[in-house]
Amino acid sequence: MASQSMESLILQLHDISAVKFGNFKLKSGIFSPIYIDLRLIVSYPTLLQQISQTLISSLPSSAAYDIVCGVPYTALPIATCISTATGIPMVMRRKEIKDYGTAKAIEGAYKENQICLIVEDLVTSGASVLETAAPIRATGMKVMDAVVLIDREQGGRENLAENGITLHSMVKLTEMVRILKKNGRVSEEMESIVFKFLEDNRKVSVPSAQVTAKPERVVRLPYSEKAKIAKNPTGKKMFEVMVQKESNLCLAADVATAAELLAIADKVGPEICLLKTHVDILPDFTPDFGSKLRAIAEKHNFLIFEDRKFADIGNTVTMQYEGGIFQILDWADIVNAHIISGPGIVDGLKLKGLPRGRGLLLLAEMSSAGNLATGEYTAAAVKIAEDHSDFVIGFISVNPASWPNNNGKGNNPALIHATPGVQMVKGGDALGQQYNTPNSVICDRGSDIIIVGRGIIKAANPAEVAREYRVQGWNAYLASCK
Ligand code: S5P
Repeated sequence: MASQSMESLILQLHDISAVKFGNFKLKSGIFSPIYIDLRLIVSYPTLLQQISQTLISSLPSSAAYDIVCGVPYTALPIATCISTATGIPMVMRRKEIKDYGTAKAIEGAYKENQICLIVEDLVTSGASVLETAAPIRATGMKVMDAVVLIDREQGGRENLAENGITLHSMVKLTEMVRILKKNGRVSEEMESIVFKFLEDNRKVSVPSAQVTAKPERVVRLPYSEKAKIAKNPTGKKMFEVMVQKESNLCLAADVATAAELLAIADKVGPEICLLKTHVDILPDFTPDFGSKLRAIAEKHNFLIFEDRKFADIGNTVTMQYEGGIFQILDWADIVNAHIISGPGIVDGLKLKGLPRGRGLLLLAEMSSAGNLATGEYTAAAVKIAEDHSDFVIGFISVNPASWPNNNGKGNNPALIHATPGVQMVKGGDALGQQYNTPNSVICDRGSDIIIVGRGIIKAANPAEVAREYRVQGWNAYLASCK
């Protein structure tokens, strides 16, 4: 039951229109019957103080901490109030860091092993708390608990728990709506509309395909051993680079222009083993794009993978691979192909690629909901790969640990598994993409490389977030070798 003081806080939030009911278009494009804007509370100092006090008193005594940090920007003033009221020091996370490696992500005085409490206004999936926890943990501090004003109950608690963070909330969203209804601020009809909306969105945030039983943990051959048995020079080099850079991170550089792509490749380059492109989305593509990207790849020691997804008959793909304005063969170490047209596609690509030492990944599975690359289709990809092991270096796969062993052919350790659909929290986008965490992709699903796109390129500081993905991916790999 909500205490009287909490009930009064919720009514005050409604009074200042920090919580509104109606029909609001959210950033994601969907319409919501409830809108919460807690940025407004900075204009009401008494309310801000009361909220901060209530937040602290909602923490159990087990939640010990030496330092507080608010998720920028809305929770910064809340964290400041908590700090001044309790005398517990605060650190600040910078959202924008201009020069990778020089500016500090966390401002303030702190020591290794100090425990930092994260303060947030509203938690949905937990992604923003994780974005703040990552650079704090990178300093050597520990993050065990997060406290939030409102929990939208859309998977945040579970996602944070998976990352070792216990979420404490002042109030859950459904509880808040009930209090407003009880006090005559919301009609019964609006209450049920909001509950239905929350229920529907709960289903969106954790797709059912992702809550299947956990497969068994896979014990793998180390990348250094795989490098020794890989037949194709690019496949071998891929594993070697992974070992040299302690990285199994591939950046899906799906940015708007070639100029942006070259810039992000240079910034994120130190963290990645592979950079994946879709050159046909770049409006400013010029013939020298390939040589410019290769220079950056050499500087930072990563390979280049053009995600061309060839799908035609052998003769046509030879021309698509070598010709046109993109001349992919000239600059991409790796390309990929669907096997829908049969093994002739591999023969065609091999004709051009093998003499240049290039490698091919076959799409054996896909990450999008309802895709047809399953069962016998996946098994056919495995067979084609075995028949062309001089040129096929591995697969785009999603759950190779679940493939039938098939006398070792199902999981030939010389072949690479690269998995798209990776973010820090499980979930999906509005168009069918499905995400798993780095740990689950490497440890549970038996993949070798995590492919991350929007999780990095949409972050305020891609290089910093890429580092966190690299560390998580690499730690998961080390754990899976044991
Ligand atoms: O099944 C697939 C295969 C690929 S290559 N699912 C995918 O998402 N991809 C690619 O991985 C996709 O084209 C995109 O470039 C990247 C995923 O990007 P994200 O932004 O969803 O991480």
